[in-house]
Amino acid sequence: MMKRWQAVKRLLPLMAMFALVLSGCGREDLSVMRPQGPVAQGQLDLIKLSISIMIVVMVVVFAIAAYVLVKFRRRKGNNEIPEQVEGNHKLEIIWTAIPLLLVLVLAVPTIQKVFAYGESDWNNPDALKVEVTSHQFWWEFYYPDQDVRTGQELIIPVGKKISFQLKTNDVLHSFWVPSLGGKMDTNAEGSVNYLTLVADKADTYIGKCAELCGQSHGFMEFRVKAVDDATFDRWVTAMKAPAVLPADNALAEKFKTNCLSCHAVGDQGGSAGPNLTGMGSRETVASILLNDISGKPGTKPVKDNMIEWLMEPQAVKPGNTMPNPKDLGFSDEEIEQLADYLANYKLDY
Ligand code: HEC
Ligand SMILES: [Cu+2]
Repeated sequence: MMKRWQAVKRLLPLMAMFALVLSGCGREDLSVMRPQGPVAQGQLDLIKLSISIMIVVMVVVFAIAAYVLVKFRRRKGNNEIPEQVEGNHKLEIIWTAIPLLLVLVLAVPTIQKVFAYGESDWNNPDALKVEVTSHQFWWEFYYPDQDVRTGQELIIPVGKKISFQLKTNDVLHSFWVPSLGGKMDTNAEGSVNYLTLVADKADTYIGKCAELCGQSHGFMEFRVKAVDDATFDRWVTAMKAPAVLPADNALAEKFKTNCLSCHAVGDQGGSAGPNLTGMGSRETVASILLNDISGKPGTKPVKDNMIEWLMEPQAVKPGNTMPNPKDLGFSDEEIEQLADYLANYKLDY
């Protein structure tokens, strides 16, 4: 008795450490246990069904095993070989039929949901189309019907079917918004995937790349903002408004030549980097530096995050493809002015 207690005492710190380490995995906003739409709800229902069946099987099997172990254990002085039983039709039928039945109970809703969620809504006139293109290490979203392009942040109307067309610009990535359901690989042209999601509630959900894709894979996040229809329409209009450029003319020219070769603001620029329209109202800079407009702990003013990014993009997201602005000929002072301009470039919607 004493010995056993000592063993437990020795194991306790190890257990405590495991609990501590594992609790680090629990980011509530990245949990499938908090469904916020019908797809995620259906998937959680499947998880619950399979876990319940497994628990029942486990309890019954362990109970029978424990009963047999105790009841038929070898007793003192009992040296005879017990009766040897070979074949028992009744038992064999029972232990074949029960698992078969359980597998059927699991299979019917699973297959039904797999086919329902695999259905593409790309040609459904009631669905909103979004083309998703993954890049090392950022997400591009293009709304073909609205002709609007965003990076890192996806704005969707609540309650509407969003039909995603998913592809990659480089390596394999995987599109995953745990609260809304998923995940779906982004493949190269030729094997494009489709996925439909619906958000039930206006809120911001976190999305993540779920396919190890390189050095900064862990920082490859995006935000999904579900808003009401009127807000969505206002957002589309605001995104299409003429570009706002830095007030200082010389800086504006430099910005156009060196930054708008990859980025867009309003109706100007390219799409080799995320669209920068309305950076000042975004929840993040480069998807991983959290801005204080969300009001959450651990966030910083947009301008601080912007300076951190522009001073050394490789320090924030190692391996990303944005050149260091200093190598493009921007001085520290100009970088601060750019940060100020971008932090104050807000979208009214
Ligand atoms: C060669 C193309 C290229 C050039 C030139 C470039 N960038 Fe970028 N930029 C990128 C890419 C790619 C990313 C996304 C990095 C990531 O998250 O992996 C990015 C990210 C950003 C972000 C964060 C965007 C977001 O959605 O959070 C800002 C801000 C930014 N760049 C500003 C600038 C400025 C200012 C300049 C000019 C000094 C510039 N960039 C020049 C490619 C470029
Ligand atoms: Cu990725």
